[in-house]
Amino acid sequence: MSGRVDDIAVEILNLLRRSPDKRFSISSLADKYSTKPKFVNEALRGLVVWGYKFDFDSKSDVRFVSAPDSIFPHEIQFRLKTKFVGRNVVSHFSVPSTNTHAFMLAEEGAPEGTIVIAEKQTAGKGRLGRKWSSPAKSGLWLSLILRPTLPPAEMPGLSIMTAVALAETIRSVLKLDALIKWPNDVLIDDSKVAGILTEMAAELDKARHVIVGVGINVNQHRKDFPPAIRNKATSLLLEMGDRVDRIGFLSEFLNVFEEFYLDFKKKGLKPLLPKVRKRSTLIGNQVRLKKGKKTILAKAVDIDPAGALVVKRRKQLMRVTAGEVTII
Ligand code: BT5
Repeated sequence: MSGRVDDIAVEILNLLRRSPDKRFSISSLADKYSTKPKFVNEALRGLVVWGYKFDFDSKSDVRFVSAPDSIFPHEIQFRLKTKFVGRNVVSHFSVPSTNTHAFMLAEEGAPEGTIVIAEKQTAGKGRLGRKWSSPAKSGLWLSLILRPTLPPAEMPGLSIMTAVALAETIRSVLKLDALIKWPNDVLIDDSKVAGILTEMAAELDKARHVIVGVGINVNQHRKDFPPAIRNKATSLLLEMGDRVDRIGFLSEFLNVFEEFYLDFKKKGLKPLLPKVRKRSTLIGNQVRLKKGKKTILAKAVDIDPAGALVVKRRKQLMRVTAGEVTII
C-alpha cells in the first residue's frame, strides 16, 4: 500500500478498531486527519473492498466490525509489539517459495527482521529437497531475514529456537500441548503441525544472513492435506475443532520470536536450553537415527548449546548434527 488515501485509511482503521464499541463521526475523523469527509469516506470504501467490515449506522457515523483473514502488512503489524521483527513485511499472494524470495531480498540488503509471507507457495521447500504442502489461505507460510553475528556452527540452534518459540505460542494462545521434535518440527499429539527450514549464506567465520522459513498448518481440514501426509500432519483447526485467527496467531508468534531471538543473538541457544529440554519429544527416548544410508539405534539424552542432538550408544556420548530421527 502507498499514497495518502491508503496511509490515512490504515490510520483511521487502527483508530476505529482500538475502540470497537465506539461510533466515530466522519467529520471528526476528517478533522483529526486534516482532510475532507469525502476522503474519509473514500478511505473507508477502500477498506471495505479489502474485506474490512464497518457498521455505517447513519450517513455520518461509523464503527469497526471485523477484519479480513488476509496477510496485509498493516493487519500483521496491528498487534505487533516487536522492535524489528515484522516491521518490514513483504506480502504476496503466490510465490514459488518464501525462502527463495527472502534469500534474494537479503542479498539485496533487506533489513534484519523483514518477513516475506505468501498466501500460497507453488514450490514450498522442506529439507533435503523435500516438498512442503502450502495451499492458499489456510496456513502461514513465511520467511524471516536475520543477520546474527554468531559463528556459523551455532546456527542450527536457530531452527530449534524457532521451534520452541512456535510451540510456546501454540501453548499460550491456544492451550494445546505442542512439543518440538529435533531438529525442526513442531508436533501436537505426535502429528506435525509446523516445520522449519533454515538456510544460511555464510562467509568463513560469520553468517551473511540466515533465512528462517516457517510453515504452520492453521486452518486446513484433513482433506486439504495431500494423501501421503494426511495421517501424519495436523493443523491448528483440526486440534482446536474450530477455525483459528491466523493473523492474530502470527502476530503473537512474531512477538515471542523476537523475545527469544534477542537472547539467541547475544548468547546462542544456551539460555533457552531449559525450555528446549522441557518441550523436546526425543530426550529420554530410544531413537532410530538415519543419516544417509546409515541407521543407528541410541538413546537421546540432550540437545547441546550448538543445537546438536546428544545420544548415548554403548555407554558413549555422540553429537548428531543432522539427520532423521524417530522414536522407537
Ligand atoms: C520441513 O522440512 O519441515 C521444513 C518446512 C518449511 C516450510 C516453510 S513454509 C515457508 C518457507 N518457504 C519454504 O519454501 N519453506 C519454508 P522436512 O523436515 O524436510 O519435512 C518435509 C516433509 O514433511 C515432507 O516430505 C512431507 O512428508 C511432510 N510435509 C509436507 N508438507 C507438510 C505440511 N504442510 N504439514 C505437515 N507435514 C508436511
